[in-house]
Amino acid sequence: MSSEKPRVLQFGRLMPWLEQQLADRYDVVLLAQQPDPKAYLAEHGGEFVAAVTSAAIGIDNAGIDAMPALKVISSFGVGLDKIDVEYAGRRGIAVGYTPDVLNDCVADTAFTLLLDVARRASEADRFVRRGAWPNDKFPLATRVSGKKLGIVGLGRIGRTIARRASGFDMEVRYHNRRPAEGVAYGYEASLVDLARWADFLVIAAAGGAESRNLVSAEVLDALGPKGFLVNIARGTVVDEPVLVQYLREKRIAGAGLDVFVDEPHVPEALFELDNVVLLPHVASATHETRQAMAELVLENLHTFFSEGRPRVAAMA
Ligand code: 8YV
Repeated sequence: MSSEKPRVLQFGRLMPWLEQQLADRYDVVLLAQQPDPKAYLAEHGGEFVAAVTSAAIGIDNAGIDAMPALKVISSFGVGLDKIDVEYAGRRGIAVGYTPDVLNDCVADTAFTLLLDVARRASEADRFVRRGAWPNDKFPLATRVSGKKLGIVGLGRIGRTIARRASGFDMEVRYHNRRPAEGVAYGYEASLVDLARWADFLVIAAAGGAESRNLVSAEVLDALGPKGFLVNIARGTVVDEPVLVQYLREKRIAGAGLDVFVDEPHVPEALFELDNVVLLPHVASATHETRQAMAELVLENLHTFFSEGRPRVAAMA
């Protein structure tokens, strides 16, 4: 590395600790702080060799085009649905990201949602807080232990969810485009068949064009009025208006959702429903995991500048 600090363009705000570390090591410009970010990018994009972003914000191809000297993108998060890795690759830009370090917390959140919606925990909490207990009996919930868990997308996070399931004596099957190697769980080539079999359907598939609206009316019909849906992946994987309708009409039993199509906007029709648990996209949001993600963002940049490639690079 030359004595001059590499110039880094930061897209969107990051954790204060990470922003501080970046500012200590690099010559960082925060795009969001520019009076006209679009105009800034058009005028100054060519000055930056590196970009830092997050899975939530990403960088679109126009942004990549506006940065002709760009060599590396370091993204905070595992999701790559807002970065076109193939396009970046063709331009000779490496993409670092933060898989694996968040598997445990995301899987824990899948179970938080699954247990909450099945056992009606949030609903029961509301019942107690509004003073209903002395006058009313809280309705029965649905047992989780020993039930059937269908996982859509048996990648790193899906496998971690599957391991959690063994603690609840659940039988696990999964749907992927292809059977996963080295796993003993049952494979369902058809998502509809998996939904028909499952008591709980958990979505752990990557977002993006290929998985858009994968969970359709047909899949929800197969899950049926006793089945629960959990989504810790991306809102786009589910046909959201159809899901809202099915929850309203109790055509599925309930849902636990951490992700939505148009975050931070959640369909308001869901607010009045007791059969859905809503989280503000927090599956990886623990001190420990976010710190590990931040460290990997830094390490990916550092190894790019010292060794020519991010330590954990996305493949197109
Ligand atoms: C974060 C995520 O909320 O890693 C991902 O893809 O969706 C979450 O861990 C996100 O990275 C924050 O931008």
